Amino acid sequence: PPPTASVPAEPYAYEFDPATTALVIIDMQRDFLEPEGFGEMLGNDVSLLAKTVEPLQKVLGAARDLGMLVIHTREGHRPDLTDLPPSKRDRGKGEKTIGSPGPKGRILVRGEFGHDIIDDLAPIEGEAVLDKPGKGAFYATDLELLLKNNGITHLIVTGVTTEVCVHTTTREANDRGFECLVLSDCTGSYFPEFHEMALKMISAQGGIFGWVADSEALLSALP
Ligand code: TIU
Repeated sequence: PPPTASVPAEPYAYEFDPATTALVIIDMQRDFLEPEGFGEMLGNDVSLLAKTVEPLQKVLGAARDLGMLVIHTREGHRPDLTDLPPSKRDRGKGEKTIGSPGPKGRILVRGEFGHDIIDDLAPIEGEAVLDKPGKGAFYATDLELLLKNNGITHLIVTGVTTEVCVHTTTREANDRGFECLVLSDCTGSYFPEFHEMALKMISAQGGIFGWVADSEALLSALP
């Protein structure tokens, strides 16, 4: 039998084999975690996401030690914005929008400083960095191909924000047959109450989209 880890989780233990499991880190970009990016443009207090970084660093270190597939995603658009739906560009009716110049470069545009992943979680050689135009990581990307080609059946899902890109991606993954564990302290929201409810929505109804546990439960269960 393959080496499995059993993580105490909601609604019951999550069992996985590191060889068939990928760590997915969603949108840990400067534009969401630091001032003057997309998150702040939307009216949010970006400091609320900072507490996800330290536990996520530990999980990323453990995944690297185990040789797990690691996938980083970034939400953003081509410099010419041809992949940006007008609906997304104009939503919020703000003074600034996606593509507007800011201190960290053009907001949510690929290649700009603010669009890239924070230094504390910088990808290393061999890790996939996947650019996505939408909230879900499967939409208009080659994520499913990459997972299937690597024999991945299970996902450990982390990143920001819990009720937006993490939720959308977990729902997309669940519909494609992937078994998802979402880490409660490695995900974060600008709205603490949305974070709590989003996690409950995942594990309710017998695990309708997946499982929820904290990073300590995962790390203690690793082989
Ligand atoms: N606004 C918000 O909560 N999130 C996003 O726009 N994108 C992600 O969640 N990455």
